[in-house]
Amino acid sequence: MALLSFERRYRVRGGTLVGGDLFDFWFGPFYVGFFGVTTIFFAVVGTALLLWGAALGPTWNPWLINIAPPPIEYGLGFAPLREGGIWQLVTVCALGAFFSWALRQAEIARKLGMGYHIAFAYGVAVFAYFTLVVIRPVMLGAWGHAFPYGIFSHLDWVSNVGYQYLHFHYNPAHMIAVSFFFTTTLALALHGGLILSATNPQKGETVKGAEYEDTFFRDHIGYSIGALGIHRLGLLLALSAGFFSAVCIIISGPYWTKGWPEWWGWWLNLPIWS
Ligand code: UQ2
Repeated sequence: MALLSFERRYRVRGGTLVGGDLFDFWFGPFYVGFFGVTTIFFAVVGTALLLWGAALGPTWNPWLINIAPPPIEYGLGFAPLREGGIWQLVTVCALGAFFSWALRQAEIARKLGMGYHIAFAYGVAVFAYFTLVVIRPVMLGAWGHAFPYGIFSHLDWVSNVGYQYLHFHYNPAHMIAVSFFFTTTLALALHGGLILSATNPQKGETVKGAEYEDTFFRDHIGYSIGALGIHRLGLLLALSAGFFSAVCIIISGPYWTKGWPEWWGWWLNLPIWS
């Protein structure tokens, strides 16, 4: 169906999660909805707070602006605005905007009668952020364990926390996460290469279909995962990368406080070596 006539058919009321008909309309190409309004609200307030924090700070150099969480001494309490309180409010706004965005994806999927896969996938990325700024700091007893908002400052945080565990690459969940990230890029490169090679041919050549795609990989490795399968695999690989990233930072501190190389003692201490 042509896009314009399709849009006229699907742009109808209904399927909203909250607010009934109140925000059930479009602004140009964008669906608004209750959660479109809350997303804009949190994003604008959060950005304004970041700008305010920058104005209080020592620099406007975009690389060096730093909005830090409260010092550890404040524990899980509220901190004065200039001592991490701005970071706390920015975090509330960020989570408000991210949750709103996910619920807006869910509402649009409902209106179209589609699955919730996109909202779920986005939700895993939000979950990874949530573990860093809420779950792990709460488990460690202080908001000061969260990461600061700033380009260089968050890199310094990652470096410092990594060295706190001597060598973060020995973290088993980190290993699994990295493996999933790399496998995701391999799968997407294979998929992008296969689709372009079949459907964007040289001048004079014809567009090839699924038989060609399947046959290429059957000739090559004796197996084709199939057109639906590659997308299932891609989603699984990408979600696993985000999930194990969250696991690898949650276990660092709450469940393991020594260097990660030492964790592998269980392997060195297996009785089979003696
Ligand atoms: C495939 C297929 C696609 C694809 C790709 C494959 C026709 C259009 C890329 C090949 C992928 C395989 C065999 C899985 C590789 C496994 C990992 C872990 C990277 O068969 O079906 O659909 O895009």
